[in-house]
Amino acid sequence: MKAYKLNDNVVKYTFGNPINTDAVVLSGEELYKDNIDFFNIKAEEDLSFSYIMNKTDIVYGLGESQRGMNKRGGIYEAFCSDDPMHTPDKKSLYGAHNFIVIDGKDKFGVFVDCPGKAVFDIGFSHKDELKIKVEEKDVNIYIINGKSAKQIVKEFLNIIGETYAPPKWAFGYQQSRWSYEDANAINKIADKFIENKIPCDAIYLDIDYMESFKDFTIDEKAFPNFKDFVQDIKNKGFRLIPIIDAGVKIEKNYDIYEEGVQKGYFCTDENGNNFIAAVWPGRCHFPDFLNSEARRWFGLKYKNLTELGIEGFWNDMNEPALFYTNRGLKEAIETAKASEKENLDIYSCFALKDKFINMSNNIEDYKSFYHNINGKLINHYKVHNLYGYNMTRSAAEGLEEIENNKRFLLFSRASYIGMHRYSGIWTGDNSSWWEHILLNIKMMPSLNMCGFLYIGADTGGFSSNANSQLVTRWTQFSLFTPLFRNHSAMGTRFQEPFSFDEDTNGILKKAIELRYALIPYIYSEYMKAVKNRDMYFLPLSFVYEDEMSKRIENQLLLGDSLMLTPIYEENAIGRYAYLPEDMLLWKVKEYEKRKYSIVKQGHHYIDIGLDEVPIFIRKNKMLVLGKHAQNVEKLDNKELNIIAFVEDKAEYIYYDDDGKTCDYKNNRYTEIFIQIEKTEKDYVMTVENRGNELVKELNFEIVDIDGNIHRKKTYLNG
Ligand code: MIG
Repeated sequence: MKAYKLNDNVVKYTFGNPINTDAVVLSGEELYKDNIDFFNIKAEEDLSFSYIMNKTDIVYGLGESQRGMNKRGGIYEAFCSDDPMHTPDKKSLYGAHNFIVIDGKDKFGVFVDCPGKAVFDIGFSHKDELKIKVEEKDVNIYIINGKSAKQIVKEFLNIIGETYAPPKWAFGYQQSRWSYEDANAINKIADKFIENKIPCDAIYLDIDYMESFKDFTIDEKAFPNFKDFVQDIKNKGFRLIPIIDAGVKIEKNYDIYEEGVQKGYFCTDENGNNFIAAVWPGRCHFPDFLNSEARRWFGLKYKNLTELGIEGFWNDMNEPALFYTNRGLKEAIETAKASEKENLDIYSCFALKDKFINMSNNIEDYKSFYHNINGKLINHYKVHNLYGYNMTRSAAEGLEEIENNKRFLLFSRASYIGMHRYSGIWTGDNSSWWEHILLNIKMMPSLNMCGFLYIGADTGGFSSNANSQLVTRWTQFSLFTPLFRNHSAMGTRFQEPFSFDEDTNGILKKAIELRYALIPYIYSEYMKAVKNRDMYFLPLSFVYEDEMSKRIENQLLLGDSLMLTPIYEENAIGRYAYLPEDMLLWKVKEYEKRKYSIVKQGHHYIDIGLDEVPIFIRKNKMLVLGKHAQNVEKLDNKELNIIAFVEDKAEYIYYDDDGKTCDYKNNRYTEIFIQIEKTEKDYVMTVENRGNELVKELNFEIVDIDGNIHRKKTYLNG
């Protein structure tokens, strides 16, 4: 083992000869001391790291995974998996996010940079033992020190590089469904949003738009004159976001297939033949995204669609999901044939069923194909977790080459740490279950800890049927998530805002309008988090140091000013909330009508009607609120409302930029610094404009500690 010091707080320990995953962007100088103080390390069949936790130690992290924000009590496997049943016992979901923070007697972070399988047993096998196991002994382990969990996360975000920022329109509401089968169906959806005056920025194209599920093709029958269609929809105010799948259909004269074969850009089997597995289109080859040439080749294919006016994509099935291989199919059929004349008992009957179930995403298949990494053949199983990451990197790098400096919307299903520099993620095939709203809430800060900021779940749930109340409550949470998309599976009940009754339509419309009015704050907080390597959603314990705050997992802090207390239970018309300090509560029915109340530090039952969104503004903090419009580009935020809860002094930096280019990376953005200070009888505001030419008026609504509202106005830009 060798140790390298990256900076004062981070040491990298290298075991064997690991593959470079490009997760971490810093390198460091070699150290003499090379033992990891915290762990008992064993190299047997696999490499394991164990640590004894104190009773009250908390373990944060693991991004997209099951269970709580505190991961203690669970066992988790980092192995990107297409498993659509997100039950609490599932060890893996679509992403592999191997970063944890131990917050207890010792405080430290661990990033296990391992592209193969890693197991995190966090007090499952033994309640006090944390044990990390990696099968591949070639691995980098990063140990991150810091004074608090929050600081450790920040150190980590520092070494993995700046997170992706989508265009500003991607902060609007987005409507999706698998089964919008043709141009007509999409037009109807667009028209409904317009008719109902519900703001919306994007409509999704699921696999229905492709010709026999072939990447970068368009079904001309269902979508004639695609280029004009894209423009027509844009004229109506929406962008279309097509899906791209990982598998490439084997079909003569299909150019992507032909080129991939000819250039040797597909993954191969042990004999050097292109690996075959079936997905949507039937049998496919799989682009070798770990090969830099193949990556560039595939990434530039996105041009086929950008040329038609497309400005955003979602990459799916890139764990990669495998429906079956010839091997698996043959085995299943043979077992079935042999079973035909048997008298199957419970065991043999289940074994037969399992043969078919295990045809998909089978480990044996993952072990049977290879990547070409810099001329070396590497077994897929060893680098499994890098596949989706590199598919999406391929897209991002391609898009950058296609249109340099333009921000595209891009997110992926499978991911690995490091992919956050290229795109966002959505959390995959959840269900229309109340439990999944809570899972969504808890997952958000964990994902932020791993670098992913542009994130969101399928609002309303993907599988199974949603009722109006579930979609309402879920929307009332999702309106705070950077990716705010309602998506559902083919065959399930429709769940667009107007698919239910009038009442629900009205409530959802108001909730979506609130989202648009919040965009000045949401965008400002998002972009500051990008630039400052901060989180957007935080657990209460990252800001408040009291013991109770450590236990709260069903409330979140959003940026600098807000606390959220979402409802995630059926028929609830309120909930318990814990306030670590006095806060201002605004229950939003319609954002134009504002009434506030002060809620004191402590535990409370808060009534929250089905048509209300609770927003808590923290003490000595402020919220920037604009107005809604039919879509983000129509927002007119000349006048902004500043809602502040001020005991003595509050400060805020309001960030904005062009929302279209990557110029913010070269410090081309604007800020308005706002300070509100209480004097003996009044409030004094200081406003310092650092380049913002759009905002003309700030309307202050300052609520004092007794609940009195002080209204004031400040003019900017003449
Ligand atoms: O096997 O494209 O997670 O969002 O609608 C299902 C169809 C394939 C899975 C994605 C989902 C998408 C669906 N896809």
